[in-house]
Amino acid sequence: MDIDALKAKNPDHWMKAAAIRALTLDAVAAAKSGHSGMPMGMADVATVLFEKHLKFDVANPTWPDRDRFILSAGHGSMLVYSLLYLMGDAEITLEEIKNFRQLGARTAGHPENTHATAIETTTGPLGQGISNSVGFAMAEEIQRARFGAKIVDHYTYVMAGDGCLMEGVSHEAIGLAGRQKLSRLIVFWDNNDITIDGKVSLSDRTDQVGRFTAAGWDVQEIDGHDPEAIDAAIAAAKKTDTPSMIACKTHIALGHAAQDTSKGHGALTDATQMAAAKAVYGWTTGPFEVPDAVKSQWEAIGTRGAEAREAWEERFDAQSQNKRAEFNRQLAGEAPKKLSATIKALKKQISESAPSVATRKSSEMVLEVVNPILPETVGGSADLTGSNNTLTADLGVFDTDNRGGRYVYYGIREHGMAAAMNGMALHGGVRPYGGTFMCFTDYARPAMRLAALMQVPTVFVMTHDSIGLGEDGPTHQPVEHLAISRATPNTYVFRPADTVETAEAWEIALTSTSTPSVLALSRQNLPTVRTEHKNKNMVEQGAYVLADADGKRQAILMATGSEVSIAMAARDILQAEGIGTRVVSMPCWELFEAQDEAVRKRVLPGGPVRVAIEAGVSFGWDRWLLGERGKREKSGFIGMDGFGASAPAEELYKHFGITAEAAAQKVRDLLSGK
Ligand SMILES: Cc1ncc(C[n+]2csc(CCOP(=O)(O)OP(=O)(O)O)c2C)c(N)n1
Ligand SMILES: [Mg+2]
Repeated sequence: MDIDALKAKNPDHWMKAAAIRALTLDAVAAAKSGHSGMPMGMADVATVLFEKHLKFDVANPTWPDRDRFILSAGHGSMLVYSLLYLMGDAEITLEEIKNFRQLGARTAGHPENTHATAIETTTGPLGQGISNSVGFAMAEEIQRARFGAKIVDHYTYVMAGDGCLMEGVSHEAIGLAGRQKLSRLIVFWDNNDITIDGKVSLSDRTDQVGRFTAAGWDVQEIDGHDPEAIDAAIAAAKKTDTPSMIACKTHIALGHAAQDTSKGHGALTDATQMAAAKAVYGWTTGPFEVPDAVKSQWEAIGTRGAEAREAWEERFDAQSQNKRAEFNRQLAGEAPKKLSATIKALKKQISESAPSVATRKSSEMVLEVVNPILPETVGGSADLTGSNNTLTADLGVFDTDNRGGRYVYYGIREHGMAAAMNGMALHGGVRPYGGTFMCFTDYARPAMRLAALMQVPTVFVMTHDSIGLGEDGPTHQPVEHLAISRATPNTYVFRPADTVETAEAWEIALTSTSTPSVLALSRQNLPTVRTEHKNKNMVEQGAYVLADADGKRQAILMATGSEVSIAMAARDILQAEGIGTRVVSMPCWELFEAQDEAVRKRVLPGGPVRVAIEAGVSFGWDRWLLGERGKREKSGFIGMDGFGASAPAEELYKHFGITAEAAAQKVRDLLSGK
């Protein structure tokens, strides 16, 4: 690599890019940890993108029509931090750069959307960013169809490394983006032939150009250190009617002794080698010092978008009052006022007619009344539309010739779907929900976890939530998935017992602004247990008394979802024997945990024996079986202690002992001290 030739060819560009490289070296050295090589390798691409193309106003990092920049190779976080500091971002200051990776700093090890306004998405788990970006690009298309190109007209730019492209989820994302011709999506591949263990060839020989081409992308191959080539490639990529991948041949840790080696991937902290690299760059200032001339050039780049933003604001202000209000409402994620009344009306009607339906069908009944009044919902399924009951009549299908369509056929891509939904939610203006079988939570899990960490209200519609799905057998029967979902911080796990609870759960999910929801829904029909209409959203309390004891309260039965009606039948048996029994429905543990202790004690008072019934593993139930303050109540669990089996659902419930009689017997045993 002839760095002198690069410098000589375009000294202005060189120094701007060198600022990224030098800041990266300094911050990583100060932290004694981090990843120096990626930002040093991609500094030229970043500089040209920000200087010549990215529509971005550093003073208004949330301006709705900005281009989105996503660093999928999140380990290269110093790239985005350097860029933001250099441009004069109000949050990523020099102090923050100096505190890279320290407690409380915005400059976390990997970029986190909740740490700085200008960070679009949290990356680090490789493959997520590129998969989020597909959702960003879809949301942009949908929003444009809704509000017009005068208001919505931006691009999504992604930087992905070899790791992102090796991760399976990228394949799901690339396939979906190609099929949907997401022409506003432009991915730069940091083609440096290096990962942590060594050369990419240790583990891969994929022809990435062929792969993207086969998926329907436009592909260009360039020298990732040649500013003119980078500029020309971006200009060309913007004009295609397909998504674009620009393969950028780069040198990891450019100019450092570790260049082109896997050592260059990590923290380059050796002082002598750092000094040598800076000398190669012609960088003569001290640590964290950027020459004024370079800094002011970068600041000018930061304000480059101001004019475009002002012009956009004028165009926006010229829209009708209604259109502006609706745009702002959808962007803010505020549910329309009508939602609450609509849910109440449905609840009332259901409590009166008391149908016996699967909660997946209940969910569809809710969506049928909700989708028409929430134009921001975008539904979808990973090839299980008819099973997940996610499609309603008025949505229309999102497609190349119908960008206003609100239903996405994601294909068999649970992980890609979940990541894309997160991207949509982060883009804003749309509220995504998508379905698959509860068992395939596993396939979507990395993105579900990130939804929680990123505080986005993505809704995961997970049907076929237990052995109650029957004949498909243990491969499809979730037993541990409720526990895994509940173990995830900042996640609402709803397991509604009937249509009324399903409606209440949806209302919470659709008004949430910072917590994702998992809706665990049954395949099999369930009776309506909420036959007495209440305006109040009972699921909001997390757990509540569905039926109280008649006479002295001796037992409390706790259950969720399909087992609530079993608990009610067990109560009938016990009451007939004179054993006063309360039934507590617990559709959302997280919301119950958030109640005051007094509320929890009112619902689950100490004293009576406690039996929990859930067609899953007992993991986690101790929290409710033990009682407040860990005082052990006499308690038992009726559920699964291993995998299910393939048989009709009713037989399975008997076989695994999840029956009203078994629950009643457990209570009798506990009361008699057995
Ligand atoms: C899902 C996931 N697996 C593993 C890692 C750990 N990891 C971080 S970077 C990296 C190598 C990435 O290689 P590449 O994308 O080529 O980055 P480069 O070395 O070129 O900077 C690995 C394995 C991770 N962050 N995410
Ligand atoms: Mg690499």
